Amino acid sequence: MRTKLLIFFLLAVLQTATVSAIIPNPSRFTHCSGEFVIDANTTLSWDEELRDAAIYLLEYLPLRHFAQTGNGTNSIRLSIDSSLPAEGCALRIDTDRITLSGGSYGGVFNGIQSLLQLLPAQVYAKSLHLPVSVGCCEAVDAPRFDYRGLSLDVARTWIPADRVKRYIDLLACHKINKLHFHLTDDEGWRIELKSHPEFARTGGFRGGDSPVHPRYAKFDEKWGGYYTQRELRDIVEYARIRNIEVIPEIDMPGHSKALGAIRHDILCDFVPDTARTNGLDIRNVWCAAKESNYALIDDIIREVSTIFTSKYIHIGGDEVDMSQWRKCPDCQRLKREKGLNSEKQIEDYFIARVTAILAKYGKVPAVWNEAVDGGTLPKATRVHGWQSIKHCLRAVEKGYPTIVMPGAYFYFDMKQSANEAGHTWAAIFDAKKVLSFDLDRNGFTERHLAKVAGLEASFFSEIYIEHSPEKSDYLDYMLFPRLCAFAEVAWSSRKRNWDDFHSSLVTDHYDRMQAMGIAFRLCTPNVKYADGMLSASTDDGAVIYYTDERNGKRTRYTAPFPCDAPEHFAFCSEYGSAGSCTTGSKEYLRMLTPQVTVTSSMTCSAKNPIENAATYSNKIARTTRAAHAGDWIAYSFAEPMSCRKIEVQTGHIHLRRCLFLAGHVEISEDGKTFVRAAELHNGGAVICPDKPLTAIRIVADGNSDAEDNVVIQSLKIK
Ligand code: TNX
Repeated sequence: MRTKLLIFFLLAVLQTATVSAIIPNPSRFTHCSGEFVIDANTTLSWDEELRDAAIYLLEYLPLRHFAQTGNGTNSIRLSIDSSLPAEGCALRIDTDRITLSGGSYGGVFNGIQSLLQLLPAQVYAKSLHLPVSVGCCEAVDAPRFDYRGLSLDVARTWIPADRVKRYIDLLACHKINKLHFHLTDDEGWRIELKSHPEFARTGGFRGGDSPVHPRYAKFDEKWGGYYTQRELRDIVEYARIRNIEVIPEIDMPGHSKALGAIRHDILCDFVPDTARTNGLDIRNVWCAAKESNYALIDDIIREVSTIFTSKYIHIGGDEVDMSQWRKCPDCQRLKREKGLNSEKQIEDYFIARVTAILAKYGKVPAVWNEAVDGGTLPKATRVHGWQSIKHCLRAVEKGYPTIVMPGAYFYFDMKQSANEAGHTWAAIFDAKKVLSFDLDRNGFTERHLAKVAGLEASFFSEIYIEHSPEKSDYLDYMLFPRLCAFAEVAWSSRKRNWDDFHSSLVTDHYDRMQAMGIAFRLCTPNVKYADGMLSASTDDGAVIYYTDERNGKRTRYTAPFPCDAPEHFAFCSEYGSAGSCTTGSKEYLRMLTPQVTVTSSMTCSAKNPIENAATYSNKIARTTRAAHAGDWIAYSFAEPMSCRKIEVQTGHIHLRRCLFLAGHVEISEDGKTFVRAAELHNGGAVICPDKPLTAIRIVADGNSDAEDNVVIQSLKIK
């Protein structure tokens, strides 16, 4: 009787693990008959060098019995099998045991990730209760590339250590094994140096009394942070346990304004033109001629090499403003003395000097693709090709080991659809495009592929700061599920089909991401208006909501409804912690383009003339100086204009920069008398006029931000 009861009880509490699609998909996966039950008596054992991996597994799987050796029944065994590729793994689930072997620690770690994905999703919430059954199977697997990375920009927007660790965990779950840590840039210095403590203490914060000016959002406060060396070592170790190598980046010789604001002596010796910038020195390039600079770089590299275990240090080399070297008498003298033909060759000289410093500390440089345009750098230099696939091919053809990371596929700071936040310079794309990435179809032959060290996704964080970076939501939204698709393409070269991937995403991975607490992005709902009925649908089972903008009322959508003003209804979908962007029908999204003339108290450059701001396109006008209180921008319509909403914005289209920091908007019905209609917030405002308008004027109530121009955009009229 007791046995019967026990069996009944066991059956009742047994959670059945569905054999689910693993992301990234293993190269060989076979279902076998039967299942293995992991219960309170299951014993975990491991080879000595796998201790950290075993402890990691125990965070997720609450086992209580351990053995040093053993391969008995009801066991899980982790072992090294040197006949497998280094990061390869063989996972076998039999009815009486699980054996998991890998070619190295990393291989076993990858196998652990496959095993976790075969368990119910709550394993990721660390709330799995035993017993749990898992279907018998065999997965034999190895990655295509040794380098499967994410680059994270913590310079533009500060991300504290505990949140970096969270992303390390999320990368690990997707078998991504490199974190390229973008630690310095024009807007911040995030790494503590014992030899120069002021770099981080001052350069880690911008705004307020900091010499580092706020460039994007949070203009009114001193904001930021930095990692202590202890925190960085902890991150490196945390990542190592999760099979992730952390590669630090100190971006030089350009992108160094934050450091230049603290140490003016690193910059070139010419008098900066601060008249156009409300006093700000916008030099951001290390002077290549000063010997003292190489001594300072030696200090930096010496310390950075002791913190990070990676053989590589990324030293930047992107977007160097060569005009600063052109204006610098010392750099010009250097050019003559060393027989350099161009400013580009000054960059080669600079990077060669830094490479020699790295060598002194046993490190090898990684650089952005511009740095190898000249092709003179040592061939061990690892190149990150970011501008386009062509730039990656060029680096490969010059013989450099190359990390392929074209912005148009892998820059997850790009918008995912037209009406969302993000950059657009490379492309607008979602996970589907990431999954379609195929080196073979982009001109990479076998010979080229031999030089491809791997793939990297990236997130640059200029726009992040506008989205409450104190929470992870925006970063999660930009990374997932694009990063899941990236994990696939970096893992194997199999031919893929979006529908299959999407279905395993929706049926299995949504719940895993949910359990991991990720605020991932859902597909945009499809909204239609026809025959007086407004309807919406999604293909991922998420719940749809709609809001009537006239009263702010939010309602759960269940069925098409009759409606005579579809232009007021905004839709979005939700699935636990995940959400879609806000969208609507054609009518809701429709923009008006009434004929308008734009004028300003400031003159605009010939390259970006004021007429651009009247085109209702992404063309911008750019003034030739910063703004002061009283400066204005006026939009006059050819005819009185009726609309429901006008979005007024100064500054870059996708980035709050080059804007009126304080100001207001005035509107006029007759073009003569103006009334104050709104205050600017982050350089913009929304007005909902109840009468036809003839003109709109934006007036600055103070200086613009510390840039040498103001960007004027077209109005957005709905
Ligand atoms: C280009 S990636 C940059 C970054 C920006 C990024 C924005 C690279 C080498 N340079 O400085 O943050 O675009 O997408």
